Amino acid sequence: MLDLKGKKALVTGIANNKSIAWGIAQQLHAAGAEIGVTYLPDDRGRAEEKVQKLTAPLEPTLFLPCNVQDDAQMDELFGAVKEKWGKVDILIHCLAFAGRDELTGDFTNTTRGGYGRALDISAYSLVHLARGAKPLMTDGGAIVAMTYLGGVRVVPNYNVMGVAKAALEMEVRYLAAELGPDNIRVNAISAGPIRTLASSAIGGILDMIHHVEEIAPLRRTVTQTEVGNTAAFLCSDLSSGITGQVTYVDSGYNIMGM
Ligand code: 0WE
Repeated sequence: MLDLKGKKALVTGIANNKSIAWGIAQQLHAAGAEIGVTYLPDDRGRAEEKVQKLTAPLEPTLFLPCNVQDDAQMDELFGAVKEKWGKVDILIHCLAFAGRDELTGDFTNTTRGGYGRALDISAYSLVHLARGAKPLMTDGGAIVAMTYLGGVRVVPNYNVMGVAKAALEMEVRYLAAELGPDNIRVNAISAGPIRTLASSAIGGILDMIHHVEEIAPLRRTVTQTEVGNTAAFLCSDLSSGITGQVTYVDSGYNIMGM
């Protein structure tokens, strides 16, 4: 049975009710996990209020700001987790960002700054969060990160995000190798395209979704709930022998050659 009772799960990347991280948080909670939520603070406190309202039904026992580009805030985050929880069992990484200019047009136009920012926020952040979580995962643990097919194959316009996801997938393997002896498992979920706040900002996302509906074996896109259920599995003892893997939750799209 899938059972996360007694497990403490820190979930990053919830922005609104369409967020993949929100789908994951709900399924972890449904499986009995205690939830901690991080949000990306803005100067008006709007994001904090929005995420707090959204996640209130899950009764999070931690609610903390997490801007992965702010080292002091990251130190405070893990300090607060240690103080309030004493340990962590589950870490969910659902963070990515590339500038709008980087997600359209020629890949050769990627600037050094845009490249650095995308890789920092989308890929280095997993290393940073894993380093913070490692000493707190005293009973073993599970780390799950989100990735996308564009990190393995060329998807038009995904550009520098594809490079970031390639880095993230390799990080999952290096982290799995390092943390395995401490019974910390590290895996990624490669989701098919889903309509979220982030993806709706991308030109042509609807065409991509229609393409998946025509080509994918299941002839449909996947939902945040389906990603959440796979995350719950990867965080549970049901997957105790699985680490360093990328699990596709994409209606089977990735197996098709034509
Ligand atoms: O990883 C992603 C998107 C993540 C993302 C989204 C945005 C939109 C707003 C990262 N940075 C930004 N920056 C913004 O300013 N996906 C897997 C969704 C996605 O993004 C694409 C896709 C798909 C699918 C971009 C181009 C082509 C396909």
